[in-house]
Amino acid sequence: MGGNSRKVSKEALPRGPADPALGGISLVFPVYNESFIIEQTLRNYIAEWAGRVADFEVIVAEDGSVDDTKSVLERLEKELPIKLYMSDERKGYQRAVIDAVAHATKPWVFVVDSDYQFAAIDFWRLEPLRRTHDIILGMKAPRRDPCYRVWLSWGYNLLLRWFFKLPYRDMDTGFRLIRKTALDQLAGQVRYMSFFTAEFVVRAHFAGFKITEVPVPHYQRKIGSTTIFFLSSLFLICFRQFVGLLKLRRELKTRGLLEAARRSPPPRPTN
Ligand SMILES: Nc1nc2c(ncn2[C@@H]2O[C@H](COP(=O)(O)OP(=O)(O)O)[C@@H](O)[C@H]2O)c(=O)[nH]1
Ligand SMILES: [Mg+2]
Repeated sequence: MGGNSRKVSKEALPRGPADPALGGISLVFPVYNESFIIEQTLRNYIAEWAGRVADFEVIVAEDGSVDDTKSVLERLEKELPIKLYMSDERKGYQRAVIDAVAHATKPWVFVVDSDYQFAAIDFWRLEPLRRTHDIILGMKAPRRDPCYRVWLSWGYNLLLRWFFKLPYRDMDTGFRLIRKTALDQLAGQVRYMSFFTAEFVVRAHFAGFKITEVPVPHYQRKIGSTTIFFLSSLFLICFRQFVGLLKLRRELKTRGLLEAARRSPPPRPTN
């Protein structure tokens, strides 16, 4: 697991239990216009975790949906153990994740896209690495999205690796298990890139948090389409991400972090 492998391990996967000594976990779902899949997502994750994760909470952060999502969630709230936060105005992915993780109360936070492009069972590929790492990224292997998304994501990750001299391959994944102290320290600083995770990973790397990637299966969206990457907005999205990248690099340079990392790897923070 982890290490250099880029293929999903074929070994039979022990399904927990999660090590209680490592602390409880907040499961966080950002949700926008997912009325056709959100029920399946929530039921599958909660069924997988119940009895296997001793201490967990489920945070559902919805905003701005214009389909049936809000009424589906209101119905599910009466039946499932979820903490539901809804607001009328769409926040956009970055703000939605920052606000959602601020509600988390457990020492670990698992932030997952709510469209079920990642299966609940694959959480167990990440969980044991809590012993040795602060941030465990589920690397999509391979990514099951339209070709243009696969190429863009490949280029984006390549630029991130070049710009910041990083070893990671899938910094914008929607499946990541993060130590809460890292989020408390850094989530509020994420501002330049729209999709939260990549910028968070860069900042966490330079703050000295231990990060690893684990290959996980990725599945096509079964219903609906991307809520973000419409072909009509692609040029603007790419432009914004590129400008964000330059701004982040300028900030880290000004703070002397890039130069310091070149001389010696960032120290691990004590917490
Ligand atoms: N709360 C909230 N969630 C969002 C917003 N935009 C996207 N999401 C959710 O973020 C996740 C990723 O979005 P998705 O369209 O699947 O992105 P893709 O997989 O990269 O194409 C999904 O679970 C969406 O429901 C937003 O503005 N607010
Ligand atoms: Mg998706």
